[in-house]
Parts: sequence; structure tokens; C-alpha cells
Amino acid sequence: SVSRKPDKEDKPIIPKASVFRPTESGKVPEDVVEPIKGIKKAMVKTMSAALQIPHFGYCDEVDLTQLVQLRSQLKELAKSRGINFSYMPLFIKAASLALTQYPVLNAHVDENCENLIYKGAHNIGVAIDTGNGLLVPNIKNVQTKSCLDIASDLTGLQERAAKNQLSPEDMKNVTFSLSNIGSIGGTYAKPVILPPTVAIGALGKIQVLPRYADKHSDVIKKCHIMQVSWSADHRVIDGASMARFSNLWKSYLENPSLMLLDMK
Ligand code: CAO
Repeated sequence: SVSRKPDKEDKPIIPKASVFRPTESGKVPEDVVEPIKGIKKAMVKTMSAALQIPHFGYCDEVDLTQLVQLRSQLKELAKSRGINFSYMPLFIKAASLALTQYPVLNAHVDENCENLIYKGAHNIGVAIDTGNGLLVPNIKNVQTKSCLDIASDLTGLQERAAKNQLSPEDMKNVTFSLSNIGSIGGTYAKPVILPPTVAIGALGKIQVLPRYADKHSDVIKKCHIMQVSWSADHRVIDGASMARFSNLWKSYLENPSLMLLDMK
């Protein structure tokens, strides 16, 4: 038998209960009424508006095998500069590079859906699970930033979100969003568009899975696979544009050298 170092993925997932109420044995627990306020109240408003949008869904799988290796090098280098470097800066930068070629996805629609406003800045929203609820602050002007700048901005947003100190500026003017639900678990999702933006992507868990080396070969190799699920506003975005954007985003992540080639 072959022994190996256990992966992170092998660790058992111990779910955290959000409301933990110990009960005396034999007693039926009482119902609890929790007023919906604060971040949760804002979520009611945004999500109710979001569901007026006809959502188009599109999913694909991305082979991150090369990126996983590159990220471990970048993580060490970033650490030496005091910055945490997860996969998100690379997903965000690849999205910005692809948005440059598909600007229709970095747009707003006005209230009566009469105008499509192509936004100049790539202010990429990141869904953050704060413990008190979902928040989507954004990283401003990603089109001008290095992956290290993005990593540093993201850490700042995460720290402020954890302390409930995100500013109105952090939340303003989002133009496109990514939701890394895979950092918690799951493969596919059905992300909800944040009005007035027109597209959002949800990232699944990166899994080690077997894949054929290529379509002509019987050789199976170990790959790091992640699923992406996009939602787009089907009033203004057609499926072909979403698919072409996704193909380009995926090609940056599957061949990181291509990303280097296109970075300003
Ligand atoms: N698959 C596997 N591992 C992942 C992963 C994924 N999709 N995403 C992150 N990881 C890893 C990271 O690489 C990191 O490990 P390392 O120590 O090796 O770097 C670890 O998980 C923790 O990452 P993180 O969560 O601190 O950082 P992140 O930049 O990847 O994600 C954030 C930041 C804010 C997106 C995340 O913390 C979060 O809140 N995710 C939930 C988003 C959410 O709730 N979406 C639903 C919206 S709809 O309700």
C-alpha cells in the first residue's frame, strides 16, 4: 500500500451551527424570533430587486493544475512582503483581463432597462461571508492593479468586513462580481446578480480529480478542477457573450503565462 501525506481536503468538515441552543433533555426547544435587521435587512432589499432580473445560467469546469503550482510560489513570495495570497487575486485579475475584451459584462442597466452603461472602471465585487450576513464590497480599478495589489486590497476588505467596518465607499460602484463559495464548500452554485450590474460568477471548491491527459490519450492524470457558475442578465446579455467571456477567463487560468502576456 502507498502512504501519502493527507491533503487539506481529507480533513473532516465539522459544520458550525449559527444558533446553538443547549436544551434540557426531554424538553422541546422554544421557537426563537429573530428580527431581520442590519446586513440581513439590506440583503432582503437587494435580493428581492435582483429577482426581477431574468437570470441566464452558464457553467463550466476549469483545470487549475498549473495555477495551483504557480499560486503556491506566489503565496510564498507574497508572504515575504507580508501579504496573504489566495486564489482570488488571480481569479479577479483574469476576470478584469477578460472584461477588457467583453466590456458588455462590465456594465450597468438603468432602472427601466432603457440604457446599458459600459463602465470604465473594473470595480470587482467580492462576496464576503461576514458571520452577520453576506456583504459584497468591491476592489476598485482592478484593470490598473497587479495581483499583489489585489491581494492586499482583498485582505483589507476581509479585515474591515470581519470588524463590521466596511465603508460606504467600499460598497459603492460595483461593476462585476465574483463569489467564492468554494472556500466553504460545494461545486456548482446559482449566483444572484447584484443590480444594476449584469453578471456574476460563483466559484466552486477546487478538487483533485482524474482527467484524460488529452482527447487522443488513454492516460489519466491528477488534475485540480474547479467549477464556475455564471449568471447574466438575459435582458441585455446573450448566452454566446457569456460563454465567450467564460472561455477567455478560463484560458487565462488554465495557461497562466497567457495572463502574463496580456497584463499591463
Ligand atoms: N477551493 C479550494 N480552496 C480554496 C478555495 C476554493 N474555491 N477558495 C479558497 N480556498 C483556500 C484558500 O486558498 C486558502 O488556503 P491557503 O491558506 O492555502 O491560501 C483558504 O481556502 C482560505 O481562503 P480564504 O477564504 O481566507 O480567502 P479567499 O481569498 O479564497 O476568499 C472570501 C475570500 C472573502 C471570498 C471568502 O473568505 C468568503 O467569504 N467566501 C464565501 C463567499 C460567500 O459566502 N458566497 C456566497 C454568496 S451568496 O450567499
